[in-house]
Amino acid sequence: MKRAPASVRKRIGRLRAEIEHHNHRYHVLDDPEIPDAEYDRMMVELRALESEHPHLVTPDSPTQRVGGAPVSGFAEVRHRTPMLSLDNAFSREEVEAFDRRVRERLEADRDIEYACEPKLDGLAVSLTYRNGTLELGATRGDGAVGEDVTHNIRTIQSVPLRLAGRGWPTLLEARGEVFMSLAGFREMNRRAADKGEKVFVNPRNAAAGSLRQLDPRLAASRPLEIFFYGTGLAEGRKLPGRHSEILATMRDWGLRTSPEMRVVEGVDGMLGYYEQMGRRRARLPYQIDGVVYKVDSVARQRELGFIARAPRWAIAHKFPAEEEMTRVKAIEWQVGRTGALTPVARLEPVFVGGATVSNATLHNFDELQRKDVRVGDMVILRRAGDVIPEVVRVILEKRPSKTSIVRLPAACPVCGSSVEREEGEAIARCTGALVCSAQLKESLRHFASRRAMDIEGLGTSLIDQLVDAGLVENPADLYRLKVQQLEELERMGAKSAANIIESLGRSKATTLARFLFALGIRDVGESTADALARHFRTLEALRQATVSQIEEVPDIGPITAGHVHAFFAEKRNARVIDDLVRLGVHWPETRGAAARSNVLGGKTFVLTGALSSLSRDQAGDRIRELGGKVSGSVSKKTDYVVAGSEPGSKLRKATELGVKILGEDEFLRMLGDGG
Ligand code: D41
Repeated sequence: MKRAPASVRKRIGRLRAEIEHHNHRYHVLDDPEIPDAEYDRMMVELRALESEHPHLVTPDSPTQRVGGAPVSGFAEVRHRTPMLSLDNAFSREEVEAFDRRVRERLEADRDIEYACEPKLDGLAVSLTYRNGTLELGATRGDGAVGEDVTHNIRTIQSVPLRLAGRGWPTLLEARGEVFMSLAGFREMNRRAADKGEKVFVNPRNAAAGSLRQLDPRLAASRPLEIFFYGTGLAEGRKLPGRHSEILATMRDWGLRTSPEMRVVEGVDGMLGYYEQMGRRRARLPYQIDGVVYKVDSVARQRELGFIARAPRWAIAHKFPAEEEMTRVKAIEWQVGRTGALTPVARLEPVFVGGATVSNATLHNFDELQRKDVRVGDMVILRRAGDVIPEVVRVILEKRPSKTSIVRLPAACPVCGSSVEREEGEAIARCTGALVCSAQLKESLRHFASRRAMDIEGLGTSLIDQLVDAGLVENPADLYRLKVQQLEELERMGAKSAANIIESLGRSKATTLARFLFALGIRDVGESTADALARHFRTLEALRQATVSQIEEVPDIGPITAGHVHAFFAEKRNARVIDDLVRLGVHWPETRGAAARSNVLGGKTFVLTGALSSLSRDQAGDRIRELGGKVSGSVSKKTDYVVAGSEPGSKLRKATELGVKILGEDEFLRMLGDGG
């Protein structure tokens, strides 16, 4: 046996102390300090060191204990059959290795059937039903002994106090995961914050904290839910021979199981399920941190058995962590299209949510102050789905002795104009609207963007070059560019230059609504631009309108009306608009009768899935042309949901709310496009 050098002993000691500290924060205080991924890495390192130096393993090492340490206040209960733990896989290779081991042990020559379900990020529990009546609810604890939380379990609406149907075992341990929906979590934290009480850092800790709340009346006010994922002891009745069938049977007894469960074949099936759930993840109403695969045949599960405390027939395939920690190297100010100053944290690059991230927004100065983020701080960074990465909070425990506080600059970091912050506004702005190149670049990016003038190929770096070279000072200048000028720019071939000129030419044919949106008038988004176009019909009519006439447009308030009026009153804006029109930007005159353009009279549409005859953008344009509105989410105010092929969760929501659903043909008929 190798004798461990002192440095190894020291490292092991340090890791154990750190891990114990975090165990306490997590399991006892329900208030973790660091992201799970960081904790996992420490455990992996400790396990590796201990397996290299087995003589250093001690019974009190955190590796020798599974699950949470029972906390005082609750009675201990021994599970009738132990609650196993789940092995983790973090890559497709590990899933392939899992499947290989399963097939080798079973000497299977065909693909294995696996039941797949999302891995809920909650708290595992075991509920004992005797003769169909709930007798005991216990946390998993260390798998052998948990805590008696029956009083709190009984307050969960989706837990039946009596089993439904018939044929249930006389004694049943039903295993499941207690969790809190994201909506429930936000609502609970909002109320807690209003009352100045402690807020939880994530839904999982909120669920754990609620379940281990000593006062069941308090637990009852927390929105907990449950999905059952299997059984422990089942006496007096033979359960079906497949995991998927056991779940179906449990459902018949009134025990809620995941509606996302699917049975698949082999590795390809499992990986396909993983991909699909990965895409759906952001749209689920609760947090999941991976998927679980289980050999579906119970006979085969028995044959496979388990090692240590984990079954050989199941594995959790984890998603990349959405939260990681990293250090703030600098905080810089970005100047937006309207001059708004946004603090951006420059970070030590970190892999999070499936991508390497080195910048994160801090939204505005108020937010920066509220979170008290300083240069040098360790922070928790979150990147969920396609949402832009954000700094969640500072890890105060890791704040170095020297940090620097960032103040709101008095002058714009780009153009040096003064920075102003209106009374009661969170946003500070650079006042150099026309001299600030940052504002100009952002305005041009907006002008060229897909939903505005849709100038293909005119991206960020080209805009930077055009502005820095002094070739473009306003949007109209874009249409004055010559192929030769573009060719002289860096990384620009003759072919690309010609393409850009061509797409500039193509973009000149637009709609009045898109044109108004492209101008970047403050507070004028797509739907306001649309309302303005519909109301005034011609650019001239809008330009001559008074503030009170603009206020007559549906959904436009006095502030926006003021912004719109001021925009057109400004001489320099007027000149650019005249130039744009002179250079050939045009749109169809609003079609004939008013009745025609208002057939959808104010009705709200939500689009989901793909339509075969037009793109979503086109469908949206048509709806707005005909006087309808388009919204991104389904609510009671939605009039129609248009469902194409492979519709998403919006369709389910529509059914729930009883919103009228239109197929593609019906929708086209409504637009008067035949069908
Ligand atoms: O959704 C879950 N968190 C989940 C957890 C699940 N869907 N299935 C699970 N299956 C098991 C086995 C295979 C051991 C019966 C689990 C867990 N275990 C589990 N949860 C916490 C520790 C183990």
